[in-house]
Amino acid sequence: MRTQVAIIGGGPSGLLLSQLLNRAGIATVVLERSTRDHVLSRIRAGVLEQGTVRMLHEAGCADRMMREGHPHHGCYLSTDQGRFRVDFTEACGQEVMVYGQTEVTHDLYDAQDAIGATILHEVSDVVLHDLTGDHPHVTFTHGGQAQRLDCDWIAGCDGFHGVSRKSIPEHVRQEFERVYPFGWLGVLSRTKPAAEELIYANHPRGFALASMRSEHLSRYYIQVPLTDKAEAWSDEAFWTEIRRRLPGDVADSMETGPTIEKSIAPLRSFVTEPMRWGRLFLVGDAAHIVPPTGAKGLNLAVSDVHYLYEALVEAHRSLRGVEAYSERALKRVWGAMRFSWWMTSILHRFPDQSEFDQKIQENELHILRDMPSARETMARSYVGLPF
Ligand code: RFL
Ligand code: PHB
Repeated sequence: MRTQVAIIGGGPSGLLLSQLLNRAGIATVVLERSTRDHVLSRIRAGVLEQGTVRMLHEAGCADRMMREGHPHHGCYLSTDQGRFRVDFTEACGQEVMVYGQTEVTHDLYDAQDAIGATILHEVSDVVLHDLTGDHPHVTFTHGGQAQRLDCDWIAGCDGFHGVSRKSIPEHVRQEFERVYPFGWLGVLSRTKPAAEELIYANHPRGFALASMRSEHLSRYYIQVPLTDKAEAWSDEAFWTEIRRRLPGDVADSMETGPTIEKSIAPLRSFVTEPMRWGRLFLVGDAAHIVPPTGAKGLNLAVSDVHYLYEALVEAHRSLRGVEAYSERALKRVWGAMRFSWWMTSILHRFPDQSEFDQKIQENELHILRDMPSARETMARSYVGLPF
């Protein structure tokens, strides 16, 4: 088999890259480890930046998002002393779109089907070869058969646990990491959202987030110790706990009900450098992980796709974009890394938090509440740094 760009991983990064390249007349083959149903069952991101919305338009798959997504012009930050709103439109003239990653992935699969793109599911034993030579190729097993895919370029869109990052030799790869001493217990429920906009809560019992997918579907998270097990949290215990952490008026009036999904995700900041090795590019979670507090993971994957798409379209004329990919992508990655780390550090209770740390944290929130310039800085990062 031969193609121009072999794409490892059929999550949002891989599918969006494939869709954009195909529309530009560049052939791709996507190799995905799981079934389509499995990819679509993962409930993850909920907040799309303006740049992500723009890229979905460019890929020709924004119609349903524009019909069913919800533009949000601000969000709330809450402490045990009350809550305040950060108005994105007032602070920086932009907004975000609340539309789930599951729906984005669904729309991308539909768009790929419509143009007859090649996506192979349930592939295994993926190995990348000759990345710095003239004959890059991928070997893998599909339908019980050993296969070989020859290509010009390989896009590693296979997430944090994929094979692509590990294909860059260890002496070349530099990794930067912070692991946080807590996780998020996330719940999806068919209930009316607690408020019209997202609420990020800093509470003595730990962080909480009230988010949503639609008028009838809510997404909630609470900070929990990493030793907790999702199965050990009954629905009742979850609702009791989140009510304690959200503002009183919201807690009193919020609708609760059976949960559809419940899982615990650890929080981590991680960057690998460089993001290109010869003819291999790392894209999205394969190259970096952010804690979800800043709502940046999916959006960062999309900005990587943007830089790589531009570089590959240009590659038949000039390799300048290809050579600059890692540097351009990493500049934006570190911007989102800083923001996600900062949001995490001002909103969570850390096990070793001293009274001094506590005062500093409270002050960070007071500055945001009282200073328009601080809200502007936060809003500009939240709606997304330009790309
Ligand atoms: P993905 O989605 O992990 O997809 C990678 C795909 O590669 C496949 N794969 C392989 N395929 C072939 N061979 C192999 N050896 C393979 N190994 C893996 C996998 O099966 C998978 O299908 O990475 P991608 O495409 O880079 O997308 C990244 C995003 O999924 C991720 O950054 C976001 O979900 C992060 N995230 C959020 N991002 C936001 O922008 N806004 C948010 O509000 C937000 N909330 C979240 C989040 C992530 C969360 N969790 C659970 C980690 C909330 C949570 C709770
Ligand atoms: C979500 O709705 O899943 C969500 C929203 C905002 C975040 C993280 C997750 O910061």
